[in-house]
Amino acid sequence: MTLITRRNLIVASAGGLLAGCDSIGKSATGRDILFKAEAVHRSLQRTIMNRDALAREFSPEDMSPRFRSNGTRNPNTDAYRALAENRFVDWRLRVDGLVTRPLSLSLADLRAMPQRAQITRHDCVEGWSAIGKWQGPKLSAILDAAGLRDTARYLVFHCADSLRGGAYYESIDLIDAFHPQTILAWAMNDRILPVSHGAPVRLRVERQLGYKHAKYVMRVEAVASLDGVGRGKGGYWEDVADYEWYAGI
Ligand SMILES: Nc1nc2c(c(=O)[nH]1)N[C@H]1C(S)=C(S)[C@@H](COP(=O)(O)O)O[C@H]1N2
Ligand SMILES: [Mo]
Repeated sequence: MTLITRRNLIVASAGGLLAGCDSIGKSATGRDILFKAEAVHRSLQRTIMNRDALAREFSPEDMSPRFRSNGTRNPNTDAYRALAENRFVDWRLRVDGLVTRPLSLSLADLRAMPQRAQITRHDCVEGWSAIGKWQGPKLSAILDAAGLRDTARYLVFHCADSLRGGAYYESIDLIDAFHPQTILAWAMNDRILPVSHGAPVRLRVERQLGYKHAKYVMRVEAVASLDGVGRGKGGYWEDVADYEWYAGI
């Protein structure tokens, strides 16, 4: 099956612009042009796209027999190891920042909330995709319980792992935060979420590329601006490798 996505189209058209330049992707200029085309595409997309539309959902037969894990496969810190050894009964999700009722939620609390399950396709920017089933409470229900203050504009997901450049984190705006398919998943393919895929809880933000789907979420922070977080670009990969903050698909 050939999938023609808006992303492929823009990359293809940027490539077409450069037909004859065989160093595209290798030279700094080729890469810069692709990144600029991508940035223009993203901001246009954020403006004109129906941000409330649902991502496609699939049936159980479509589920990929193998779903690879990517990036961190185990945070491997003493604190995380202790939590994992005890099957995360001592783990708490902090929900704080610009909220009226800061929360500290256990895995049991998250499982007791109304659940949403969805079979969706995960698209990694590195060029692979996989279809899997995810289950957990909607982020919107958690935010409603915490009570967002009027000044809140973004949700920041602080993770348990670090890569070379520092702590992994991601952020989304309120449109994606309240999107009905945005969930904090504790189950994958009808099983407890494995460590390699982000146990105990990972974000699913189905209208965006894979790097936005923060694994090992420890804290959800509501903020007015992304300036003070990390290096200010809204996510680990945005900070270290200029990935687009809005990665809509
Ligand atoms: N905390 C954390 N979240 C992360 C990453 C990571 O390294 N650390 N990698 C991201 C990337 S690039 C992708 S494609 C997906 C991979 O999810 P998977 O391991 O369940 O396939 O997780 C994303 N979320
Ligand atoms: Mo990715």
